[in-house]
Amino acid sequence: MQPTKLALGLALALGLAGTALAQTTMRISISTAQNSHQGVAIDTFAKEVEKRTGGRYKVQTFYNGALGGERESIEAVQLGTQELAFSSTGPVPNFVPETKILDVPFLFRDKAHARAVLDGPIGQDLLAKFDAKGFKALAWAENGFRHMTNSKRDVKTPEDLKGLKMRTMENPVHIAAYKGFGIITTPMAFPEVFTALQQGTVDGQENPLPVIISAKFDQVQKHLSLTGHVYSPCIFVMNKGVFDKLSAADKQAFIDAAKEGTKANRARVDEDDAKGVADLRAKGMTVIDDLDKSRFVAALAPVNTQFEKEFGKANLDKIRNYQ
Ligand code: EAX
Repeated sequence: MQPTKLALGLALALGLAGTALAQTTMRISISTAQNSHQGVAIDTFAKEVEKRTGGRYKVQTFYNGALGGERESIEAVQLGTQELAFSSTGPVPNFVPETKILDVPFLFRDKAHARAVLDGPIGQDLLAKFDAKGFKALAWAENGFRHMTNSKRDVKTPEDLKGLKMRTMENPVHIAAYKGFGIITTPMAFPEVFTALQQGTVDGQENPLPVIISAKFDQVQKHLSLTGHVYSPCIFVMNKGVFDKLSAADKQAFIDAAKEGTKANRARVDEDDAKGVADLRAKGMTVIDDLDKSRFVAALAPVNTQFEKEFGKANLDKIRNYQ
């Protein structure tokens, strides 16, 4: 072979090998369906990572708890057996206890308030708490305000909740609060909830409209009450070691991609919230949308005193009064 041809051949071979080596594939998972507010979050993230890194990083997306429930996926990210996850804060306090404060009921007035807190210094300080636990928290996103559903009765007052057996997330703040309502709490991973509702293992559950709709809980639940009892944040988490190995520009690309994911996610939550009640009524659910929220707040007064002791009234007020 002529020297020039050999050189060309070598260059081609090296070039191709170089390309193959330079593409790294990572995985991200959610517990809801692809056609959901979480699906658009990770689909947008994956597209943006690829675009912003010139295709050197590819993110494979997994839906419906295909890689496990939220607790398992966060655990996998911490261990590094999975690079990324998108999860509600349900199981997060078991890993980063400082985030617990966000799960306090009736803490946020509305989505605008919650988003402002999460995007502001309080939310950003909380993201930084993940570093010491083996995570890089890329951005906050959301599930939305949680509402109660059940198969037994219309819930119009807090008294109607007494004795209902409800699935809760594996979250200590939620469990304490729902016990305060007189609910019989049954913590359970999300992938098991549909079957548990269908088989009557539990009477009810609580989730935001985007989750109720995408999980088709209307097929197994008759009564929905717009209690909006707690805001449910979501988060993009990455294994810290994997993040630390990225170049400075790629680190920024991942963070920016997560922010784009959050934008798409919040827009979809707004859309689902706007049409959700009509959708669910059309599917046969009875929706109580005029309950007196102050009675639910009052019912939690004793639990709230406990939370003020645990988290500090000043810290809770800082969030409540955030403008
Ligand atoms: O993140 O477990 C739950 O109820 C969550 O809200 C759900 O998995 C969506």
